[in-house]
Amino acid sequence: MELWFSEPHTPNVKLSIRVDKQLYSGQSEFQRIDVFESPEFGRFLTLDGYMMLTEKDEFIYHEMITHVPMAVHPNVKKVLVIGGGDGGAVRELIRYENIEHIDMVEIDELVVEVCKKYLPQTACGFGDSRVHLYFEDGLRFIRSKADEYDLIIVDSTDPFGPGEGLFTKEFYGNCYKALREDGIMVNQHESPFYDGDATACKRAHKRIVESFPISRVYQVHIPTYPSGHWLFGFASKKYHPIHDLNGVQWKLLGMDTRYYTPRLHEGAFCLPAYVEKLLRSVEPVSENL
Ligand code: AG3
Repeated sequence: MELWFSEPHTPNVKLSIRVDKQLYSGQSEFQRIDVFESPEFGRFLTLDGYMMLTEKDEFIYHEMITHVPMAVHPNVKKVLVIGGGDGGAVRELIRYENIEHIDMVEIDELVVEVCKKYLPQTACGFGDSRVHLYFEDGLRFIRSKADEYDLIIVDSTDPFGPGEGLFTKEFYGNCYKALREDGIMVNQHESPFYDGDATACKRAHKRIVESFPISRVYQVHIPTYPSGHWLFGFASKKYHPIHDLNGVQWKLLGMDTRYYTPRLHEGAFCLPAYVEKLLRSVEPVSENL
């Protein structure tokens, strides 16, 4: 008997992964949670049937959502992770000794429990004494914060279901307020390729551009996400993602990474022409110079 997991990427395209067995299936107050074991990608986590991570390619996402801002901001002490219940972003952050405090706000406690049990590869850093977990809605959590964080990482699901609020103008405005005067916000920014995803991507960029003085987008290759071409947003009050990159300093940390390098960091901000065009269509004219 053959077992396959499939995620529709458009009404006409789907990605299927052969599965050896299903390790977990459950329904939380917020979403359906599944963990599978597969010969090609190892274990993988899906929420409401959408691929969140696989053991084989999660390093790409988690290295790029953390090391890009960490190599730019010279002195990150306090970080907020919104979402990220699988622990991948936290795992990368705790590698930095200079970080003193990490708050993680995940709406769904069951995601963390399930990942601790079935995905120890990502959920391995929650025991670090600097990490503080809050199980509540990130949108609500951030409303009361001001001038507190050096870095906010928005490690969300797609802009529908429980993650929808994390793509709103109100949320980005509150992130701006929660950041210190030289703070950076990085967010998972969807894919530019298929029409539905591109619309979400464009809408998110428009709202971020309206909320932050510096807003750039960078790209990664994630084989198990729709089209394999994925974007992250870099929004900042002061630091520019390339001009303020301190690659020499970052290299001195001696961190062993499998995807991120300061050279790739610069390249990741060079976007294909059609993506530049998509993003520019929602930027004010002065940003286009
Ligand atoms: N965050 C979800 C990215 C969106 C994937 N979309 C999809 N498969 N349709 C991943 C969380 C990793 N920490």
